[in-house]
Amino acid sequence: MDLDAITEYSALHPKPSGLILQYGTAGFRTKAEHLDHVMFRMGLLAVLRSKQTKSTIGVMVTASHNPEEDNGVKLVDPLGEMLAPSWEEHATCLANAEEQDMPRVLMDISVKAAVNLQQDAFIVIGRDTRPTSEKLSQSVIDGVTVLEGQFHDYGLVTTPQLHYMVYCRNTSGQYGEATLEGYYQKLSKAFMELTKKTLCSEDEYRSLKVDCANGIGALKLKEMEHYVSQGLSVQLFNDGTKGKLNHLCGADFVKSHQKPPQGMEMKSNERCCSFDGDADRIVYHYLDVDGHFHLIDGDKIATLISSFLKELLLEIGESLNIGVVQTAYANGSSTRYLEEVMKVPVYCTKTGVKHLHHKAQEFDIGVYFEANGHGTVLFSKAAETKIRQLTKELEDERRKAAAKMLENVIDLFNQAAGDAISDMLVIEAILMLKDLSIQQWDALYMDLPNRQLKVKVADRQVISTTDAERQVVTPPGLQEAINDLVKKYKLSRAFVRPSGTEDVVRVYAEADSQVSWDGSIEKICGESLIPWVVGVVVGEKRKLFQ
Ligand code: NG1
Ligand code: ZN
Repeated sequence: MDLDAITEYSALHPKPSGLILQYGTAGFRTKAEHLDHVMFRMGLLAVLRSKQTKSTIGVMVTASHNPEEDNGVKLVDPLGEMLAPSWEEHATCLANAEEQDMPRVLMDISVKAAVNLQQDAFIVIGRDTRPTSEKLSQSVIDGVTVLEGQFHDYGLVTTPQLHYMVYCRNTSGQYGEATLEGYYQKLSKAFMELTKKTLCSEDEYRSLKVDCANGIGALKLKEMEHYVSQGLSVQLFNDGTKGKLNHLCGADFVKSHQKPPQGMEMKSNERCCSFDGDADRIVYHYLDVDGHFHLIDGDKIATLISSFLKELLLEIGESLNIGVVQTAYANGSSTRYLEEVMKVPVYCTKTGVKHLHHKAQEFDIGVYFEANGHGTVLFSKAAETKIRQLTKELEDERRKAAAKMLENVIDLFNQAAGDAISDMLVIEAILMLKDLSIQQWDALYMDLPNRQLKVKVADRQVISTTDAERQVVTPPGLQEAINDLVKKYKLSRAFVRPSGTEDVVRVYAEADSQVSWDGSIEKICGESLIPWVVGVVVGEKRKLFQ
């Protein structure tokens, strides 16, 4: 390691003195102007991680659904997963080291993690469409080159496309070809195969309006459009030509405001969906004939997909196990529907896709979705092999056809990360195959009315939780207060947790609509819970209320 060169180059990417950042559930994320040194250092760290794992490592420059002024970076581990927890700590140490200490901290990490510095390193880099992303990804490249790592810059890609590239490269192309062309070919082939015998030929099913959040999803859908045009016609809105990234549009806006995105013409009963800024989340929505807005979130997506998978397995006659993984934000109605009507086991993990992804790996088929629309389906190697074998061995035509469908579903899902484009194609295929309208899908169950709010506090870590973040441990008394409140309302549930990505505490509550819903939820959140949280945490009720 050439420490002099590192020191010299690092001076070109100086750390603002005293700035402390944390590698959270989504990597580093903050105002773009504070991130140059972090990018350079993540380039360095990616090289060490690549040497240690003897694999290609990914670096994605994005701040997903955050405002355009923000940016962020995350590292992608060898099989396309999020960075291992011990390396998240290394990332935090390296990013926060003061300028003069940085080379020493880098050395310490390489010793602690037993990195063989002689090993080659290969890094792939991607970025979203933010105005600051190009320059910041150049800083990542500076970090990679000063440690003599090799790299390939994919330029503008969605976050899940970068995860796909990493996975392909580390499986010697077995998962697919590590190019955008390879990604489009793989997905479109599976989609066209899957939908070739659809029940309906109506145009209604073939056309979909997509709100692209003025982000990278628009560019990539445009590139992909002609590959699937025979099966699906997408009409793009908020494609970045006019509006601001994630502003009043995109999956996060639609989900958190429960409102249609601006900039999209929606006629009644038309099927619409929204991506987030880096296209790893998707939610569906429509306006009914009375002009009421209906949101179909990640929970309902998971329900549609798992019921389809269960039917296919029944048809094939195989008893592979399916598990659905959710977080505490999953609507109580979805959990009840999955467990009681569909008889599918449901598990709850902490917020953040790495937790869901990890849990989903325990099943033959692990379906995981956050309510905000981030998710995918994972197939174990054994299940995949079995299914591929059945497509060849089965003689019964119906069973064979079902096995082939399942094989195409495996190829259509991104096995490395939640992916809006891939999820959209799976959902569209299922709706076509089942001849389901968006209203019929929506009618599977009724969401419990819910509210999610954020409270700005001085120190969000004052709140600690357990039981997949559903129970508060500290400050004392808060959990008891929540218990007392929810007792009063039918099917009600509420929890409070510190955000992993923002300096806020999040409060969630849901309750049965029978009990004059605005009254009950507002009471839980507005009158009692939030003032309680703010009161306890900062001792000031009104001032810090957001
Ligand atoms: P935090 O800020 O920890 O709540 C948010 C989302 C997560 C996940 C991460 C990463 C909610 C309530 N939380 O986490 O689901 O997507 O960002 O982007 O939506
Ligand atoms: Zn995202």
